[in-house]
Amino acid sequence: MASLLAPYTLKGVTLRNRIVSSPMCQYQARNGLLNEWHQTHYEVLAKGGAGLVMVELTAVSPRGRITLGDTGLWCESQVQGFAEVAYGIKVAGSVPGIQIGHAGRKAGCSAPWLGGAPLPDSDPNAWQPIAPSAISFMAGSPHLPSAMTLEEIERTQQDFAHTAARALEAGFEWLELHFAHGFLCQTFLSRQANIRTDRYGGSLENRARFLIDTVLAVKRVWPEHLPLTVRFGVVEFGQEAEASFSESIQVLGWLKEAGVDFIDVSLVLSDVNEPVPWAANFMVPYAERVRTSIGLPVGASWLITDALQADAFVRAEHLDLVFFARTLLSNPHWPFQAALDLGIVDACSVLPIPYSYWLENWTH
Ligand code: 8CM
Repeated sequence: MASLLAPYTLKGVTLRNRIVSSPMCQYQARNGLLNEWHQTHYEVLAKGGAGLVMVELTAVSPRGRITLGDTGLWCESQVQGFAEVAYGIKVAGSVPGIQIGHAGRKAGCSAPWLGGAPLPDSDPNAWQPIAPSAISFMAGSPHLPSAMTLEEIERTQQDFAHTAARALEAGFEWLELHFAHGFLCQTFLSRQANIRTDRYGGSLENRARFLIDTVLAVKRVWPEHLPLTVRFGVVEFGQEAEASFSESIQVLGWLKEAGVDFIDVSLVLSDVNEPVPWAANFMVPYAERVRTSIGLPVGASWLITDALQADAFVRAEHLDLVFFARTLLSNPHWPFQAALDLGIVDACSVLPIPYSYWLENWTH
């Protein structure tokens, strides 16, 4: 029977449990390159017992970075650092995953702890973001992205494919494309952010084309035996929440046909003023509806912090995997705590042997 601490297999990959360390930007890279910070950060999460450790949103091109500190895999010289991190995750017993994406009109900002605002034009490091249309993510902002040409659209899809190929070369076994949170792919779907009049704008089919073409381009390089997944913003809260969810279901059906294996169900966040009803576990009912309507396995995150509830969501088949971010940041060994909370007899076995051996007598 499925449970939070039971193994999970998707295609050729088996996770030791259903706890996922969600992709969390560290903003500590330089020129996209990983360093000691990332190496220890991801190893600690893997040693803590998570089944899948996702490396943070990694840019497919320099202009696709949220900040100058984003990780990137847009050239061969960046592969080695990722290979070391992927290996460190794997030897600790987790499956190494990676989220790749392009920040679109949300690119070129300072780190959140420095305000998160667009870098001023006077900053020598500032760059102009690209987006489906020249519309800012903050109404009235002078920080406008340039509208992508058809050539830029095609090149960006290729950037996704090349980055996926490098992620594979680095040893990652689970790939997530970022189709949420108001970043480039999500804005193509948005009627407000995308006012194009060519084949990438207008009807839902046209607005979804960029996402589908991107999946097809990635599929040409990502092997069939490894999961190809998306983080998808399924609902835009506000007056049109249900309408946005219905559109998402249609697009997710097309993405399934294009070859997506799993959906990490998340938020739209195209507009900074979206009235998100933050509450414990609030995305789970949406994830369950996606699972039932689309017939693909799903995961969700956002304010899921309680082991018993997370376990109940898996047992009820509302979620296949549970993504944790701040819960694992505050305690990377939380999977062990979850096993204790769930009354699992050999709770220590969640951890690698050099830890579990010494902790063995903890529970009795
Ligand atoms: C970073 C900043 C903002 C976001 C993000 C990330 C990283 C991963 C993700 O979403 O899924 O919305």
